[in-house]
Amino acid sequence: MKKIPKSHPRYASLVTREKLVEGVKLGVTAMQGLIAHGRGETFDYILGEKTRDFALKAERAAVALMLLAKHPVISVNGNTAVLVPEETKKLAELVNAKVEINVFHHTPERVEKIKNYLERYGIEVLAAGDAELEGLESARRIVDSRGILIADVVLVPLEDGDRCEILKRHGKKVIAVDLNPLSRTARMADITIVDNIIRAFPKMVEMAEEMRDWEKGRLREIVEKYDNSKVLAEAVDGIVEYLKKVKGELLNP
Ligand code: PTJ
Repeated sequence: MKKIPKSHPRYASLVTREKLVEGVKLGVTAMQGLIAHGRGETFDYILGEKTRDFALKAERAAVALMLLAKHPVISVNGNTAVLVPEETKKLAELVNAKVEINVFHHTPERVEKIKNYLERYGIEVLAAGDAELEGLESARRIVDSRGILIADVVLVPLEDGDRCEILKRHGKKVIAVDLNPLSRTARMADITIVDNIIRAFPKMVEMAEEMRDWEKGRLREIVEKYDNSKVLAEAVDGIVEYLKKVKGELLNP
């Protein structure tokens, strides 16, 4: 991986890009994953590149929902695999979730590469591809009968709009991580975390460490009080406020 000087003002962003480029070279991340990341970066930029209050609210509700679930599953694609492998392992252990590979740009070879990549981090990965999600035409329909097929809660980071609706039709609760609060997935999910996955997952690990011993009633209260439409509206407000702040700085330097 290319060495980035730590003093660079955009160090974190450049390191993230390098991880994805490396992921493409390894055959783990799809080329399209680079484009998707670019879109994500743009939204991150106009959100101030910080985990905002609306994201913290969604992250807390997501952890509570996973801790309450019978069969929670973290669905991993080529971007998630290279950006947050360690945190995926920790989060899965803390909330007792399965980790399943589910990709849009599907080939058996690519799934195998992602599996091997995640196993190097000590993650037990589901990728049997022995079942199908009815109602979905894309390759995301290919699932594992021990994972997404029987899951009651599915965490879907960096998703491309076609699966969330179907997962919900199958009676599952969906948690999305998507920097774009306007996306179809963001609007369809039960809980949408409008935050960069590289900040969201570490934060959720921290929360899960604290919340795993909480009483179920306390967790249920968090989930019941959560309102995704309100959180998405707050994210849109967050963008507007940030842009107004920058506008003010430009006019009054
Ligand atoms: O590995 P595969 O084959 O499953 O393909 C994965 C990609 C990401 C290529 C595929 O799912 C795709 O094309 O996704 P989209 O339609 O580009 O949507 C991805 C969403 O994730 C966009 O709304 C981005 O804003 C958002 N996003 C990108 N990077 C991040 C992000 N959200 C949070 N954190 C990020 N780092």
